[in-house]
Amino acid sequence: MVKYGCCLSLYSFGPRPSGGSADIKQAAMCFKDGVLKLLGNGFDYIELNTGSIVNISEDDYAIVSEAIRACGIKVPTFNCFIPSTLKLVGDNVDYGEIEKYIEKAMERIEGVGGKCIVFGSGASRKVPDNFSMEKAEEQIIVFLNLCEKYGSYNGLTVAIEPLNRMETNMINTVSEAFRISEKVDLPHVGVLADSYHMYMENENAEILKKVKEKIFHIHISDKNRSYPGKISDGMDFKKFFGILKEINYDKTISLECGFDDIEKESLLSIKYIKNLWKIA
Ligand code: LER
Ligand code: MN
Repeated sequence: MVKYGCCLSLYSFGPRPSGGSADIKQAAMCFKDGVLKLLGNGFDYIELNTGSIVNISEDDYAIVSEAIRACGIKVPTFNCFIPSTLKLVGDNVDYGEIEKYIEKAMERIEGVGGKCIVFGSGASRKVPDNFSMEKAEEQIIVFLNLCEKYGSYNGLTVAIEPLNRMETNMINTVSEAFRISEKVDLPHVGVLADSYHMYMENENAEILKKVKEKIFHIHISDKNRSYPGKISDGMDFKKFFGILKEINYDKTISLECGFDDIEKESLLSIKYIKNLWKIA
């Protein structure tokens, strides 16, 4: 059965640290209270950004892990895999650093019950001007093979996320992500479809039928990152869900939206989505 989640950061429910170091205990407490409310509102899980648990010390990781455990959940999906400073394409690619980062990130993600990591990371895979697109694709393939190596070891999959052309200049469509996933043909590497990026790229939801075997995870939000149910002149979610049902999609669907009041609006949205899924 499909499961519904909500993309969060550690600071979705409390003050963001300004500049200096965060009070991680305070952040973990707000986070735990917020997550419990979302679970009470009908979400099955939460999705975190990878930096939330990788760019922190071992002690802070222990505090965050404990907050997650205290919610009685695991965090199955993580997004924003690679930080913008770690380049995957171009003339300044350091595979030693990339491998070290993948190893650490996957170990920590696995430690909180992770199953699937979203490889969007538009800045890391942005091809520099005058750099060969073919060479960039070869570099991405080396990266995906490293993901396979550590993914098979940690029991984690990596979903290539197409991002619209405002965010990056390679892999902008589901069709393109699928082509690369087929080319590498690695069991732990698949594709994510994000309704927002599909909308921005005018990509027809029919593509989901063609790539169904490789879809590992779904992100949803409407035009301008509005939450589903907020506006009426954006995505055709009935069609989107109708196709997901037709292909018997039964994995995870995470809301990835902008909220003014996350508790109230995510509740409106999850009700809207569950109802639409029923009737789609
Ligand atoms: C990440 O999942 C994503 O969709 C990006 O647009 C965020 O920058
Ligand atoms: Mn996304």
